[in-house]
Amino acid sequence: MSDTVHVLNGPNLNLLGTREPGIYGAATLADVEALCRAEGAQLGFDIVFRQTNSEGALVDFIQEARGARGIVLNAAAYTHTSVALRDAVSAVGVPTIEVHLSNVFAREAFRHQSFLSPVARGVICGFGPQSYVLGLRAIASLPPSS
Ligand code: CA2
Repeated sequence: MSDTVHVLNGPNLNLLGTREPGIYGAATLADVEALCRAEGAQLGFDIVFRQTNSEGALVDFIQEARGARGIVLNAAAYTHTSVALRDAVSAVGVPTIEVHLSNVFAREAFRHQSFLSPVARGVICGFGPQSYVLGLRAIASLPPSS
């Protein structure tokens, strides 16, 4: 079984730590990547960490994760809008943990809907960058190919 886990990030997450620290905290995306690499090393995972502002590129990233041990996916705003991402997660056959920095259920109603949750293996939100760490641990806890 592959030990590679893809950590995929959607639109505007490249701005982390530079705007809206009240909602998203002070950590930058580079800080989140470092956290994921440190946790990945503990868990024996090779981490592929990517970000894009483009929906189609995110579809490509998900498809490129075929055969991986898992995907930790923060699709950001596309979570709430994208049938294409849902279809990609469903098609790739890799256990996918949907993660969010913020507690989306404590925010606007439009953030309560996710096109991804029904096809994700699980969902973690509200723990800031630790949501990603918990996502990696969730993948480590899964039996092979579940
Ligand atoms: O809480 C999360 O992780 C979100 O996925 C973040 C998305 C939001 O649309 C989701 O509802 C919840 C937004 C990411 C944008 O990140 C920014 C970071 C700094 C400044 C502005 C936006």
